[in-house]
Formats: sequence, C-alpha cells, structure tokens
Amino acid sequence: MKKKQLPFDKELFTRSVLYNVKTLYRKTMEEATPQEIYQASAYAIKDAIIDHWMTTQKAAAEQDPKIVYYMSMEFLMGRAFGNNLINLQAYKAVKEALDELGIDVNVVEDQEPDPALGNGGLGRLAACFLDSLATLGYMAYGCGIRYKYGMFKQTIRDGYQVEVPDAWLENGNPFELRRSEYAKEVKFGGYVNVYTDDTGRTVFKQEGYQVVRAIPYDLPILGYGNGMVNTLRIWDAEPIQCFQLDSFDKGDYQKAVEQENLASQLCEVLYPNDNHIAGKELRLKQQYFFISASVQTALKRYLKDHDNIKKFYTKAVFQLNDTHPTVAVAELMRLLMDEYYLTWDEAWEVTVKTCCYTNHTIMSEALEKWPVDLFQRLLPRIYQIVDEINRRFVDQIMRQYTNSAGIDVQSKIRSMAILYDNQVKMAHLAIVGGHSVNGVAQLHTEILKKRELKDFYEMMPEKFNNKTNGITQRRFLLHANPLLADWITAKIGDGWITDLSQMDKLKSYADDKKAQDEFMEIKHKNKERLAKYILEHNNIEVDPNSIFDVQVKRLHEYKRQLLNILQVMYKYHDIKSHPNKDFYPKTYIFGAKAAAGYLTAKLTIKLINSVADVINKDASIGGKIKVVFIEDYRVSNAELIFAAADVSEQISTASKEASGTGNMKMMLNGAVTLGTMDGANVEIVNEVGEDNAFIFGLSSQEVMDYEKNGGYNPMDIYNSNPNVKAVLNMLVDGTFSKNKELFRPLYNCLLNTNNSSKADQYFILKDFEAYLEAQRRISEAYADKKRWARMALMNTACCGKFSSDRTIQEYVDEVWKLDKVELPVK
Ligand code: 26W
Repeated sequence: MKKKQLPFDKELFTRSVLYNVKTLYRKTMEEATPQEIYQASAYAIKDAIIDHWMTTQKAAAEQDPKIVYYMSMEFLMGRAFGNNLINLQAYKAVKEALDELGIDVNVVEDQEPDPALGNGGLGRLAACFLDSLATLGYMAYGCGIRYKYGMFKQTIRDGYQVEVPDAWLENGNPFELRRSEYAKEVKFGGYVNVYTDDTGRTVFKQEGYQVVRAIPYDLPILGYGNGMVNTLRIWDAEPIQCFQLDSFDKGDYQKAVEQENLASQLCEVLYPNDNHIAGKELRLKQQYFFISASVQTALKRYLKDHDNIKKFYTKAVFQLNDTHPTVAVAELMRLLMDEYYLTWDEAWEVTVKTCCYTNHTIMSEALEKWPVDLFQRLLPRIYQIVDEINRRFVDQIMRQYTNSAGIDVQSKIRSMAILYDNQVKMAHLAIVGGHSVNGVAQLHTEILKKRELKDFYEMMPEKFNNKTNGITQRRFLLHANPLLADWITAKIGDGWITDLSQMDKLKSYADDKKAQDEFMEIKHKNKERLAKYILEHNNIEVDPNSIFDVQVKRLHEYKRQLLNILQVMYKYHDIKSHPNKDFYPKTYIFGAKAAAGYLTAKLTIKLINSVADVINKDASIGGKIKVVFIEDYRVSNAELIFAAADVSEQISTASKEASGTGNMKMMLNGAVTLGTMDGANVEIVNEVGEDNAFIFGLSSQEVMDYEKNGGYNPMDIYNSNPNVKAVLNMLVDGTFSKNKELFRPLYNCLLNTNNSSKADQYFILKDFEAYLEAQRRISEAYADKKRWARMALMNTACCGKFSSDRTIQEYVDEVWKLDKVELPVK
C-alpha cells in the first residue's frame, strides 16, 4: 500500500518562484542572483506552509489540547529551507522544479544564513525537540529571543580564532512573521509601591521603571509529513514610543533616552559562552525580557477560552531549558497574584504544577547565580517574590529537619536556600518552583541525585527523573545523508523516518557482504563530499581512503580536544622515528568554536592549527597523517561532517559531559564511537555492544574519587611515562612554533609544577596511555575491512533509542501529559 504523502503542487511552486523573482526584484530568472532565487523560492515554500499553519491553529482551537512552552535562551535551528522541504515531503519535487529552471537546489540552500541562535548542545537540543514535537502531533511553542547577531562567525587567521559578527538577518528572514499585534510590555527597575486599594487588597505597584515593547516574530516548525505546524516565537525589543520633543522635562528626556538604549541593546547579541557564566547585567535583562513576554502570552492565550485561571496548569506546561529561563517561576507568581488576584497559595500551586526544569551541565562554573543587589535593582517586584519563596522554603527545611537525628539543619539551609551568600541561586529556584527536575542521560541524572543535587533529591525524590537526550533523524540522516537514507529505505522501508527503533531491522544485514560493501561505498562517497569541502575551504587535500577521525563540538577543556591533538603529536613523532612501522593513514578532523574570552580554549585552537601546518606539509611522513581544522563549525557543515565520519571522538573527562548529542548524530551515520564512559556514551555502548565501540579511560567514579581527594600528581606520569614526556616536550621545544613559549600555558595547565592540585584538572595525562591504546585498536579494526563494515553498520542499526522522538514521547508521558492534535488528513 502506498503511504499517504502531503500534497505539494510542483507547478504552483515553479510559477510562484518566477512571480516572486519578478515582483520582489523586477528581474527574470536569468538576471536574478542566487540569493534572490533563494529568497523567491523560500517565499514560495512559505506559501505552502502557511495553509498548514492555519489548519493547525484551527484544529488546536477546536480540540483545546494542553500546550508545552519550551522556554530557552537558545534555539540552534540551522537552515530552514532544506529542512522545511524534507518535512513537507517536497524535497524531491522542489529539486526537480529547480532543476527544470536550471538551478541546483544545493546552491539555493547554501544561500541561506545558518540561524545560529545558540551556542551548542543545549540550543541544538531545543531545535531537535521542536522538530519531534511537531512530528508527533503535540502542540508546542518554542519561546526565545530574536538575537540580531547569533553565535559569532569564526574565521581562522594565522591559526588563531578571530570572531566576526554574524549578521544573519542582513537579507531578512523569509520564513518569519512579525506579529506586532501580540506585542507585550516588559518593565525593568524602579521600585515597588505597596498600598491598600479601595477593596482592601494589598497592591504591589512597580513605579519609576523603564519599559520596553516586546515584539514577537513567529517561525513555522513543521512536523514530518503530517501537516502539523507549530510555532517558534522569538522576541525582539523596541522602545515603547519615540519621545516627544515638546513635552519633556529633564528627567523624562533622560529616561526616554535610557529606554531607547535599553531596547536597542537587549536583543543585540547572544552571549557566546558555553558552560560558563559571564554574570552580566544585560544577560539577566535578556532573561527577564523574553520570559515576561512569553508568560504573559501563555496566560492570555489560556484566558481566551477558559475562565478559571487556577486551572491554567491543565492546559499549559513550561519546560525551562537549564536555569536561564528560571525567572519564569517568579514571573508566573507575579502575574497570577498582581494581575489575576490569586492568593499566594493559589498562585504557588499553579506555578509548581506548571514549571519543570532540565539540568544540562554539572560544570560548577556554569551554575547561574546572580548577586542579590543586581537582581533586586533590576527586578524589584520579582525579587520580593523570590525572597518570599525562599523564606517559605527555608521554613520548610527547618520544619522537616529540626530534631532529625544526625542532620545539621544549618548545613541543609546552606546547601539548598535560594538566597544565600548574597546570591540568587537559579537552580534552587527552578527545583523548588517546579514539579519535575531532569538530567539528560542516565549517568548524568545519577550524578545529580547522588552528588550535585543530593540534598534536594533526598527532600523531594518524586521530582527527579531522567530523560536521555535524542536527535532528529530527519535533519541528521534524511537531509544530511541522502545516499544512506535512500539505501536504508530500500532495505527496511521508510518507517524509520518517524520511528527510529525500526533501524534494528538493519541488524540482519550486519554480516551480509553485499550490504556491507554498499554501506561502506556510501560512506566513501560522503567522505569524498567532505574532502571536496575541505579542499575548497582549507586548501588541504585529504584521502577518502584514510580513516576520518572526527571531533566536532564546542571547545572546552573538559571535552579534551587537547588530549586528541597531543595524541596526534605523539603519532607524528612516532612515525618520524619509525618510518617503516605499519600505520593506517588517518585524517584528524576538528571543528570547534571557543568562547571569545576563553584563552586556554583559544590557544588549543592555535595548537591544532600549528600542528596541522607542520604535519600536512611534512612530505617525509608520506601523507600518513593529515590534520584539518574546519573553520566556523555550525549546523550546516556539521551535516556534511557527520555523514563522512568513520570515528566519532567522544573523549570528555568521565562525569563531565552531561549527555552529548554529536555522539548520537555520528552513530546514526555509521561512525564508531571512540569514547570514555561519560554522558550518553554509556547508553550508546549499551545499545551497540562493547565490541562495536572503543572505550577507554578513567570511569566517572574514579574521576570523582580523585577529585574528592584533591586530584592527582601528573608529574608522576610525566616522569614515568616516556611517551608523555616526549609529547609534552614537543609543546615547548619549538616543534610546532618558532616561539617556544607560545604553548607554555597549555604545558602549565597539564603540569603546573608550583601547584599540583591545579594541574591537569581534566585527567589528560592520566588517560593518555589508554587513549593511545584505543587509537591503536581502531587502526587495527579498520584494516580489517569486513570487521569495520560490520561495526559501522551495527552503529546505524542500533541507534533507535537516540531519536528525539523517543525523548519527547517520554517527556509527554511522564512529565507534560500532552494531548495529540488530530489534523484533517488531506
Ligand atoms: C550561563 C552560561 C551557560 C551557557 C550554556 C551555561 C550552560 C550552558 C549550557 C547548559 C551548556 C550546554 O549546552 N550543555 C550541553 O547540553 C547538551 C544538551 O543536553 C548536552 O548534550 C551536553 O552534554 C551539555 O554539555
């Protein structure tokens, strides 16, 4: 039986493109630039989307489903054009239509800037979740900020990262709708005037504040093949009105200018820090800005068709993507009490039943804390509410633990209070103010329960749950790797597109010689595609027959790109000293942005590029190693890279990577994991089997034990392991830079001789030997073509668990309790 396809009118699309080119640019197709053709095509696609969008809204209005509001400072969407076509099931039709016009669909796709409104894992996860929510038929709003400048563009000059602003909106965004009719006001600063009104009610009135207008822009989020279109609503700030020059006294003028400045700064730029707080006032303003606007919207939407505000939580749930949106707890309380007149207890019940919090990191430098004086000055009414939440919570701790044998109440308060040491602890507010707290992989959730959030877990175990992350196979296989997608569909049908567990049907091909050959032939073609990209962008020739060993992710010490490049340096040294030793050629591919102020990370990028320079030019090693640093790693080139990876490097210090999602994207595309037992790697190995992954290094327990006992002394390893000594010396002997001192800071990070407790905090030297050994095992396995093909195929076959569809279904069943929207089948 032929499956139903969404209808798509190819001729209409073609006519629409021609018409758009004419009316937007007064040009014919022959005269139009690729960018203009992209715009014209995108508007034509948007026309097709709009009908589905309206149908979805109508169905929702009739069925009144519960809605999830996914609140996030970051949505790393990547390009929309190709993805929308995939989910409309119109990719092939549009490709043909453009072909007939003499235009290559890939060229058109390449015209779209990559919307990079996110840093890394957390932002991309939000994007995958929106895709899955729409595909599964659940009503969802993404709530975020329309940054004028997204994640900076990375250029590499002389081996160093140089940041360039990302003006992604320069040519406008054809997919967005500006909805000024839904604008909201957001107030900052001033003071709270408390008085009793005529009815005897206590009123909390914010006065002397600055106000900005929040303007929503809606982006369509398409489900796959089901006609569902959800909304990503991102907010821009505008000044409330132009001040009038005839009627101001000095004070007003000053204030008007300040308001204008505030509005123009608020949504300027995404903070490019990943896993590290900058503690900047503007960041807190951004948080409150989009949260206040979003919470106001959610309440208003509910009250349009319902009158009992006390039942708000039956129709809405807020998922807080890490602590960044946590001010939502207090903002919801404020609106329920001050605008809708609920009592504290009534408002609190609604708030707790509405809010849920996901933790995405245990890195202590990422835990958000705000100085009380800043918080209070910026958000006076919100501060009062947080203060009262804290007072009641501390009371509860005292009631529960006073007179409990062996429990020190003061230490409980110290570790759990929301306000402590003149700080507002956002994670504590999120846990207390909601009914669900989750980690993003089994190991991560266990570490939260046993260590980071132990006291909370003991006090309220029922709130804690795990939701192992996932990724969307629509973008990262169907769109990114069409050759493999078609091959899989030919073997097992296309059910995997919306049910990734069906991939396990591929297991029966694992030992099939023909299937193995086909699978590896596709990998080879994808490696050629990436080699072409690398030649064009890096001017480096790489051999698709070599092993493509890939580490792409944000640059962070805990992710240990330094371990990887030290290993490359060691291998280089080894090959030079033993030119006749057998060595399977490898291409080491890196891609990573460093936070702009993170010096160690930036120096690591320079090191990778310096090593690449020396090795790639050294003819004496006969091309056995190549090193490539891909500039400006982002969603669009990630799609090419994942499809071409043989080895997926997931080598974080055990216990530090909450989950990882790049590991899943590479597994999906048939790469074999080289990793530590960290984050979701644990579950990946569990699914694919130890024989089909390369695991090495300290366990999370061992790492945590060392940390408890003040670390370890890397000098012992340096002195006893000649491999380590040789490679560390290469950092400071001029092998990779004329200036011998250039990489000294990295050397010192590893071997701080003055203070061994501050040395090698990420256990790079401790894991070095085991890592070398794992790399050696990889070369050996790869040399056996049949064995490798089986491993690679098994990775794709066993990735079913790691679809974000599975993750979302778990959130729906266990936390959100949403209803499916039924759409009229066309
Ligand atoms: C306040 C600065 C800041 C910015 C971003 C702190 C923390 C973050 C994020 C929580 C960091 C992040 O992206 N974490 C990643 O989240 C992914 C999705 O759950 C996980 O797969 C990664 O392991 C985790 O590092």
